[in-house]
Amino acid sequence: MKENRCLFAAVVGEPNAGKSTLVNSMVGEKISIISHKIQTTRRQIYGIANFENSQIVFVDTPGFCQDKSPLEKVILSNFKNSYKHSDLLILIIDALSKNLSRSLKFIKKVELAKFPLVIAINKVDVAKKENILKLAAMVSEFNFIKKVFMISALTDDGLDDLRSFLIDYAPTGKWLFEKGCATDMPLKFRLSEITREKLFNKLEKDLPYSIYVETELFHESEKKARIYQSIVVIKASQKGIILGKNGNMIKDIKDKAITDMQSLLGKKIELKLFVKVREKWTEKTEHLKSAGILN
Ligand SMILES: Nc1nc2c(ncn2[C@@H]2O[C@H](COP(=O)(O)OP(=O)(O)OP(=O)(O)O)[C@@H](O)[C@H]2O)c(=O)[nH]1
Ligand SMILES: [Mg+2]
Repeated sequence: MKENRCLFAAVVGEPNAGKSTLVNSMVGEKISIISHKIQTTRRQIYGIANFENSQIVFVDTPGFCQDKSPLEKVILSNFKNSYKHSDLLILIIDALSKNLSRSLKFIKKVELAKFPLVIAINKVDVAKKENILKLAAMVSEFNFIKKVFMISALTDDGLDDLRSFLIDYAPTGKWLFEKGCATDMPLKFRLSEITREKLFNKLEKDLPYSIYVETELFHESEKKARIYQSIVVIKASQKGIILGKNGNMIKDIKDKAITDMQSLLGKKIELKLFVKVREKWTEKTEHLKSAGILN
């Protein structure tokens, strides 16, 4: 009988590079929320995939960010804590991006820390070949990098190679999560994230960064789940934007969230959304905890 193996692989990189998309594709289930806006992921999230005798725990992380605002400070600290205990780092580079400066800085830091690293150049389904090759040439200058993959997290291109590498790389060890367990996220937080994703994708400009969602009530019976959530904003003026004209915006968000919640729980959903104002929540520990951003 083959011995069990277990690997913690942290997925790191620029905001919007496709880290969460990769984790979801590898797990084969929507674990981490995705948007076309930067800084969607705010804390580490485990996506767990089992391949025969190997358990790969993908650690989704917030993208590299600055530390100008109070929220960014917390997200940056979450990022720094998220990859420290991993066996391997997977640095995602967006093949559409022309600026590699933050990724290069990170590679140099990782080299000094002697951390094992592989690179995945992502979005090869849409990037120009010459840009992909240019990026590959730039990173191949670093001899310590174990391997460079060309992937599309969206279309699954190149994911078989990456998966095989991870399975081979995984050290012998006990599985830390039961079979069938796809994430460590508490269900209430996962439900909050579903609604936050809909808000991120619908709202414009800076509004998504002023919001968190908290699941206040979750009650389920065999056929139905009742979920009450608060959408928390910083200023009273933001409330009206979320409600929208004749309540159309919040209705659309609610409908979209219900669809995802239904497929997650496999039962009928009764969802109530309340919009609340909590001034300066990004600066208050208790609210950052309610938001699931702080432990
Ligand atoms: N065409 C294409 N788009 C992709 C691919 N991977 C991700 N995307 C898109 O890129 C955007 C960002 O994806 P995310 O997975 O949210 O990126 P992220 O790195 O987790 O972003 P943050 O959490 O904000 O740091 C979304 O619009 C995805 O649909 C890919 O391989 N090809
Ligand atoms: Mg993300």
